[in-house]
Amino acid sequence: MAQEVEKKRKKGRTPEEQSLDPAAREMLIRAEQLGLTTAFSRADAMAPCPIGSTGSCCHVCFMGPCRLVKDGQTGVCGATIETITARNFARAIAAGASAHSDHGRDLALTLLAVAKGEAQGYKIRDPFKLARLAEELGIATQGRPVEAIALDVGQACLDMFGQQTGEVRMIERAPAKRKELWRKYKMVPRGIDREVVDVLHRTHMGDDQDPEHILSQGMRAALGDGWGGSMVATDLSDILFGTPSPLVSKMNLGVIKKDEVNIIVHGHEPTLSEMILAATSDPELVEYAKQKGAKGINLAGICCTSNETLMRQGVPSAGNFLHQELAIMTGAIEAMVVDVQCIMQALPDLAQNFHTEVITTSPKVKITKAIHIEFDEHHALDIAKEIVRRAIDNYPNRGEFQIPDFTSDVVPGFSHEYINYMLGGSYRSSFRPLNDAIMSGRIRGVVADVGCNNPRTTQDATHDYLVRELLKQDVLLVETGCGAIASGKFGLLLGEAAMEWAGPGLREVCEATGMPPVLHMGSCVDNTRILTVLSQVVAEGGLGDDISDVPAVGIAPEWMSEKAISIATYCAASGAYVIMGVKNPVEGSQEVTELLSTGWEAKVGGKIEFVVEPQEMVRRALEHIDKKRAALGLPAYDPEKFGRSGDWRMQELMALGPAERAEALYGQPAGD
Ligand code: XCC
Ligand code: SF4
Repeated sequence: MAQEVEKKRKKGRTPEEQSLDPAAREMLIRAEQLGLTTAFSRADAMAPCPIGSTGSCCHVCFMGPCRLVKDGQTGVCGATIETITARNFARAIAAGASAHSDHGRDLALTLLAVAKGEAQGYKIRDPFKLARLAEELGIATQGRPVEAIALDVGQACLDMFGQQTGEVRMIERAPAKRKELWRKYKMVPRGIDREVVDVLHRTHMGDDQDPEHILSQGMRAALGDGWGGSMVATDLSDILFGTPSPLVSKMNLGVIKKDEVNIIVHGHEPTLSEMILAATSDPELVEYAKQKGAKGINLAGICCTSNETLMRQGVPSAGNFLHQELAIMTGAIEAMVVDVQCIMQALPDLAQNFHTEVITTSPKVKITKAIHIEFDEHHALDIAKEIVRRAIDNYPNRGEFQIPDFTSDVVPGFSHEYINYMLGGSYRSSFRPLNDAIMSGRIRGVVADVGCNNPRTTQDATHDYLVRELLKQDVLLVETGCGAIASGKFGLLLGEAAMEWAGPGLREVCEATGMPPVLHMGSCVDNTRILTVLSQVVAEGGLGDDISDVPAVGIAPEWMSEKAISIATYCAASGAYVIMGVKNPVEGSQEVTELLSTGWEAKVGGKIEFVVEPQEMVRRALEHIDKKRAALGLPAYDPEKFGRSGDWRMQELMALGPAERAEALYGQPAGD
């Protein structure tokens, strides 16, 4: 057996090279033993297309596709490598922005249905946030019933998508200087959908053929995502399902239970998964599960659906992007329920080897061989119950299974509202303490470690390396998406991580506030929370008057999706320095590579650079942070200066169990 496995592996990587995560490694060995493929092995078996991966293949018309491989070569129409790489990049932005924004649109439609009393099982969980958003949107709140406000807010949000002229309202959250810059360059999104259509139009054969001009519209479409579609998604999710605050939960494949009906929710939207969660605690269904021989019903998540349910309800996470196949590989999943985005087509075929049912639910997503039970928010609870019942019925069909015994405790739930409250206290919610800590040098700067897993790299390895190295340098980490799950799996989303990894200054701040040094801020649409924090930090004063002044960096070290390109672009267009790992998708053109970095930096103060080596990512991030500190006239970072105060509070907290510690820190019991 071992020999056979060795032979099959031949050119492939070992499980240790494929993933840093011991749970993943165990499942990768099982995959080999069962003779099943995964994204890891398929990536090993298929090299990326050398032309497409550098952005040098144009297939926007059928005189081509044209593959530009030699210097000075053009397409049949005469398109240059600069135009082709820029067009490909802009189209990726458009697709990514569409995915995020459409998610926001669906939440606006759900809010409208809730306001009209037509959405079974839903209610408005955060009326305060609804009122704040209403005021921002110029909607009257005084003396009006919540439903009436929700109706107007839902409609105003929906209107931002179809708006044709003017400005998308939410850009008002950005610092004044930033808005002026966007206006100067005609980069303010006129409407969320309009800017996406504009990108698709101008990158059609025979339109915009100036790379700088194409990419400028790319930024505009991406801003419509970051300060539009995604921001709507975050705000409305909080209004409908609750604004997150810290809670205790668990991560990794070990959250799958051997003697319960296991249901995994995977994808991105909280709308159905929240109802499935409700259905799993339905006494009738729990009783039904017991009749079928199970001890109960266990819900866990994968990818950003997981982040949504984890942040708000503490539903444990079975893992990030590359765990979707590995979860099925355990043989212990009765149903994997998927909604939209990041769902591998390999799932239904893989599931045929076990008893697992893969259930698609979105009207937009069907997968051949998967079961389709279409979701409709008007009958959400009934549909959720039907799905849970199906999973229970499937429990007796479970065969041999193997669940890796790995979990780690996590404390997620850091919405921008909570961070504000945590730092300033209930009487004086404020970012002042954070600004002060950065200004004094206790915190050297902030890095957002975000984005996907990619089987072209070792799963989680770069996320993990960056986080540990940056913590040592007194850098505060904020995280979303699959990056946050990577940190969670390795115990970094805990106060303990400050003791073990944080530099002396950052550790002092964590001790004083009780916060972990790595803050899980949510799903990928919740990167907008980071934009909001940055804007509020600027408004607080002392760290410049624009986002581009703040000593902060965004890194997506293991990215793979078009959404990641849209996020990187709106962050850069908002003034941030963004580093992307894995591969430069515009490598075919040196000019376009420079346009995205030095070109954009000169124009909007933010830039995207593609860096593959983790050490180099850390070096550049720190260099940027120190450069921004110097520009603000702040003292140079000095690791010797802080951390001489006693660690008694931390030691006291460490002596408690995770649940008691959460209660002591956040004033709420675990899992509440
Ligand atoms: Fe998808 Fe959001 Fe990437 Fe993870 S991080 S692989 S996009 S789930 Ni957004
Ligand atoms: Fe080729 Fe030009 Fe058509 Fe692109 S647009 S496929 S470069 S002919």
